[in-house]
Amino acid sequence: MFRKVLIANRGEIAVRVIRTLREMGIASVAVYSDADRTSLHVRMADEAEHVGPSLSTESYLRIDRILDAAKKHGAEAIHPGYGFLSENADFAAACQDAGLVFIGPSANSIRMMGSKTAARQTAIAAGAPVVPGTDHGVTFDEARQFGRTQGYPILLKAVAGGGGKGMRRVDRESELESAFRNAASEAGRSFRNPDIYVEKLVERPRHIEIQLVGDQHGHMVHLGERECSIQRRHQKVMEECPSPLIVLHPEMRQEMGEAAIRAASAAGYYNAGTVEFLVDQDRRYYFLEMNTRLQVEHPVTELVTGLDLVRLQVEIAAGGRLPFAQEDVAWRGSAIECRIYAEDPYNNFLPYPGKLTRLTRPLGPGIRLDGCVYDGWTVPMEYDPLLAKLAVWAATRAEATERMIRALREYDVGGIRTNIGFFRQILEDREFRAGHLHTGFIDEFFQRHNAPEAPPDLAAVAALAAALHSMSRTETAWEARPAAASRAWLDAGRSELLR
Ligand code: MV4
Repeated sequence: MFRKVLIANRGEIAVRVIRTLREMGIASVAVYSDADRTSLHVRMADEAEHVGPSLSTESYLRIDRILDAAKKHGAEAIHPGYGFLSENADFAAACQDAGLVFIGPSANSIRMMGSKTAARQTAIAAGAPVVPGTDHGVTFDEARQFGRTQGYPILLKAVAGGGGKGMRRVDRESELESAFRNAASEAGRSFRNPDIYVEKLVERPRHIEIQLVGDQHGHMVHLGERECSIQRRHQKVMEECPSPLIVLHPEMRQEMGEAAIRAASAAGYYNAGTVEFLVDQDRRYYFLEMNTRLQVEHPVTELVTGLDLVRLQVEIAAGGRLPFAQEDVAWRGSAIECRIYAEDPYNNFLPYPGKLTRLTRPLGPGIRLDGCVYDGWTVPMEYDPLLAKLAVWAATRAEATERMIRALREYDVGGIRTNIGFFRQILEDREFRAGHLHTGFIDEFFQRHNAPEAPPDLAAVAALAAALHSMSRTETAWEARPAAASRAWLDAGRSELLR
């Protein structure tokens, strides 16, 4: 087993990984940027190394600096967390070249799943169902031909995509030309690859994903599903295990689990990974893409299966065998996770970083809190403002819902705005309680509740949108953005921008 591991990440996930390393008797090395000098992951690690200024491209995304830090501190392996370099095949390869173990899949598997069309081809070859679509990038004429043969609505997607960037819904042929141009240009800007492919649009789908874990000796199991349909702007905010749909149709877990294993195995996959599916109104499921990393929402799987996914990742990376078989995996009770953000849900989810002046955490039966904040800490504006993930476990979904409401009432954060109150409203919602979830849930929720007391301040939203222009809030952390955008944020002044 490794004696020392470097964590190439920050925030709650760095803290999460450090905790398991400590339980395993493995020393931890943190890396940090200027903005993170006082952050919790730096305090908690056994050792820490400064890797650059606040801008991610100059610190957490600098492969050379991360590898230098690992060598300097004598780390044998690197845990990439999620976001940043976690799905960067070049980083995985560079670790190996430097004699370090990348705690994740092979560079090849990452590359294969990074192209959404290559992933589709892999899934098809493995016999996993996919939405009708093209298996390669298309020209405008080919897209038009697809629309004519398959019918509208269709969805244009970026080959190098993910996170909804470069994605356009097209309802009729007359809209195709401008949508195609816009999608290609957005994909080019976001991924330096303008290639677009086409799928039939699935209306009001659920997003259900399967957690996989496989070792380097050819053994792979699935750990069941997570229901992640409650999203806004392609960012998950609430996840649960089991899926309320799969509670009603338990045979779906095994079917989707086996399809996920086949698709991942076809890519020579090992370590932890997640296969995303869309599930339509008729309960047909379709392979969407594979995430080749540990995911933000992994705690709900851990609560229901009793496993430690980070421990499994480390053991597998060290060459160990999976310590259990598929028939040993059991799912018990129900878990829900809420992503607690420094943001204002009633003003278009505008980020609200700042200094925490007061902090009381929820405690007691069935509570798990994965956070990175402490009283007096200033939430940096440079990164994704995820403060903590609050997860609860209970015997049933109804009890987990009541427990989450209780935990959110105990949670008291002062000095910044958070989405804690917003979650309480969702948990009281009739449709949520009925388990009627789909990816348009939050939009419909706002319509049902007419929720924003005051209409969003459009001038403020526009100013912030300009400031955050090249900032992305995918799974992960914010991508780097030009220093000018940071200055625009500061110049605008938060008090004016965010009433
Ligand atoms: C879809 C879809 C409907 N039909 N594909 C969104 C992000 C990207 N990874 C794939 N996404 C979707 N692909 C077809 N053919 C709807 C979505 C989608 C979505 C998927 C998962 C979770 C939330 C979503 C929100 C809007 C759209």
